[in-house]
Amino acid sequence: MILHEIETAARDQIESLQLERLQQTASLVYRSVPFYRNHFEQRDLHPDDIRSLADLKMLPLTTKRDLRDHYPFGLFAVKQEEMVRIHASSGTSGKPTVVGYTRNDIDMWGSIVARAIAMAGGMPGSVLHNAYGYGLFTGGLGLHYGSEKLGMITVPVSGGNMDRQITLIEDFKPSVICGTPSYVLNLAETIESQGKDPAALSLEYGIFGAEPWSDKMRDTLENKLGIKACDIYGLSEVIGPGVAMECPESQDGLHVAEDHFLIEVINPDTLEPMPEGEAGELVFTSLTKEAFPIIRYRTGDIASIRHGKCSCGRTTVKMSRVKGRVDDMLIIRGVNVFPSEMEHYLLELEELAPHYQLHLKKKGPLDTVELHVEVSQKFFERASGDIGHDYILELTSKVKRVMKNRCLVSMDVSVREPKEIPRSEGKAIRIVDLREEAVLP
Ligand code: DLL
Repeated sequence: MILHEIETAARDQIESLQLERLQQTASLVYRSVPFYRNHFEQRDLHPDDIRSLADLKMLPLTTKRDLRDHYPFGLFAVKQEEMVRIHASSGTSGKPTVVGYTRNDIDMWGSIVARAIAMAGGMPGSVLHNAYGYGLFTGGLGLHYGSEKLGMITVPVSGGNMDRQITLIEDFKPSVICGTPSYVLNLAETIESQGKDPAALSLEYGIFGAEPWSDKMRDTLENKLGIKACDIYGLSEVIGPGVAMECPESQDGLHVAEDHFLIEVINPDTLEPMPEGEAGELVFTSLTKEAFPIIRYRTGDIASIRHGKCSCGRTTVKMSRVKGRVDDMLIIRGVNVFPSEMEHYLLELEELAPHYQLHLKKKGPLDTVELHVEVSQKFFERASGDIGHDYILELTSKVKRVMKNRCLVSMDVSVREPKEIPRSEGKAIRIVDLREEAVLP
């Protein structure tokens, strides 16, 4: 295992490095980004007033809205000729959010991702199959540069074309596979449908992220592919993948790259800090970025943080796995629930395949949720290729019961035949909002 010095440093050492870098970032944004300079001036502050990490809280939070209001380049801190790359996140509505990188940023990001891949089991000289999408999305190129920096033989396959993915895995014999968990599940099932055993392939480690996934989904992927699967977190506004990475030793929370990012957890309603160990919205400040430094960015992601020494030897703060986004939380008859929590319990039912969707509908003035689940191929075949009426009724009430007992929500359930729920081509679509359509005349 390769451990970088900072990953095992004492807390005061980590914090003094963070403070030094925070002061540099504060000076940079004050000098170069009018949006942030205004924040200082409106509060009668100067970057020299940041004397401790806690002083950061004197500055306001930055939101996705702020990024959209300054579309495309309004929050960049360097001249265009100093930049070498742009990424953007598609967003579900309105303009995308655009982020930029200098050559140093690309280099630094590559080192962060290299560290993350090494943490998960990647080794120089072995092969990494990168099935994250290449393009404006940060997943493909983010993992790519990190993998090369680590000295791995990088296969830039991107998403799509399952048959080609399978041939390349069979022929190039990668030890590491990267992709969204839902897409890699789709890949594993396609291999099975060809009568082959995905666990017999060369793969040993999986680096999965870009969407919430449950521990049960981890079990499914690990068993199907015969790998150790770890969670990678990141977002384009902060840099891309690599902001935090789970170690295979504990598989219990993700180590934040604290020498590059400062993490806070706030209550999304009151904006007050959450006590250690309690879930809230993650907020990040970049400490080493040049082109697109970001101060106190509200991610919308729900998780908690925990300090202490991990069984892998690292001392960097760990964030829990992301439960979901603030805006993906469903309130069903007064109960708050995230799709990833439902996933955990659904995957305990062997009659079901690990695919599901939540359809939001309108019934009169009320919002309703219908959970779509898919019967597994094995059970479908056992019912002689035709799911009888009784069987469906039985399974439907079983799923309803599980949701009621484990997630404490009552909801409509619709059991679908194998392959009826659309398969992931990247980030899985778990919530389908049909409410707009419902109110059309
Ligand atoms: O998804 C960056 C990334 C690429 C991370 C590849 C990991 C692997 P965006 O497209 O900007 O960037 O989307 C960021 O995705 O705010 C979370 O809501 C979600 N997300 C990312 N990683 C995880 C994860 C990339 N490990 C948004 N668990 C974030 C849960 C995740 N959600």
